[in-house]
Amino acid sequence: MVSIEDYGEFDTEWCPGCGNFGILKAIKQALVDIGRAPHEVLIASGIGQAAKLPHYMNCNLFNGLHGRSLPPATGAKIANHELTVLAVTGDGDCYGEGGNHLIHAIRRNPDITLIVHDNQIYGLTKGQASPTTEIGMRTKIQTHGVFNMPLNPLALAISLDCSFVSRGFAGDVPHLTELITRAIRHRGFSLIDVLQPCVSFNKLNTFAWYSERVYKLEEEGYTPNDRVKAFEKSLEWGDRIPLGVLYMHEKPTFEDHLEVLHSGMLIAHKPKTELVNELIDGYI
Ligand SMILES: Cc1ncc(C[n+]2csc(CCOP(=O)(O)OP(=O)(O)O)c2C)c(N)n1
Ligand code: SF4
Ligand SMILES: [Mg+2]
Repeated sequence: MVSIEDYGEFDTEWCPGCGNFGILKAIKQALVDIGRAPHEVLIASGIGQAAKLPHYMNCNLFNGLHGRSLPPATGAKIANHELTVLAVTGDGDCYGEGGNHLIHAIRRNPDITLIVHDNQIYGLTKGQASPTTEIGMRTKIQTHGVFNMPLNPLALAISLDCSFVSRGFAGDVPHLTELITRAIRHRGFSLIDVLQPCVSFNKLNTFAWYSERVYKLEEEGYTPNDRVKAFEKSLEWGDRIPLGVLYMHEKPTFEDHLEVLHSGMLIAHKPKTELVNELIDGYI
């Protein structure tokens, strides 16, 4: 029986009151709820405050380059498709530096869960605008206010027919836990964009600001099976911000297409050295 204690408690480098704590708690609880032990879990991350998360729990981890959590997550899933694989990133890491990887990971549809701590700011580097920062917000760099159109990650994912598209809130841990549980259980690529207040550098999108606006789709009888309706929902922002699953459907995963995996986990296959040698000999 797995317990939350198995995932450990660690000192963090995060500011007191940061939304990241709620996400860490929700991830641990979701893994416990689905009965996954630390050795059965891998978290891949890049660079940023969000990307430090796998250092703060017991599990396998790969902490790579900025924007590059999805390639190792996909590779690990192919090597051992029995692992529960999560990619944990920030809005800058995933939607900025890693934007191209996001697009192509969605197209491939590996069975991994992507959790984006969307604080609408570059937290680690002390408060520059990220791809999701609101127009008009002033920062130390954008002194006259941000003028670039923010990226809408949910609309982007739906336009690519992503198999699970959702939004959570770091201020509602039970709801976020349930969302993470559903995303991990879903077979295919799942995106959870998490509204995550950065108490030090984003003075606009605070816990209070989000709390006044968020509502739960499931409480409004919304069903997440219509792509066009989901796209409409993804555009809702401002006075009302929807939380929950916007779009969900099953389709073959990247692993399903790889015949080599049908005979078991890749890591259990014996390497055929004679074939490799033959290939090398061809270049000599
Ligand atoms: C290629 C590259 N560019 C820029 C940086 C500097 N850098 C490190 S973290 C970061 C921003 C992280 O923001 P985000 O992903 O939103 O994470 P947060 O800290 O807000 O959780 C930047 C620009 C880097 N490390 N590597
Ligand atoms: S800078 Fe912001 S995102 Fe980073 S730990 Fe502090 S409050 Fe959290
Ligand atoms: Mg950020």
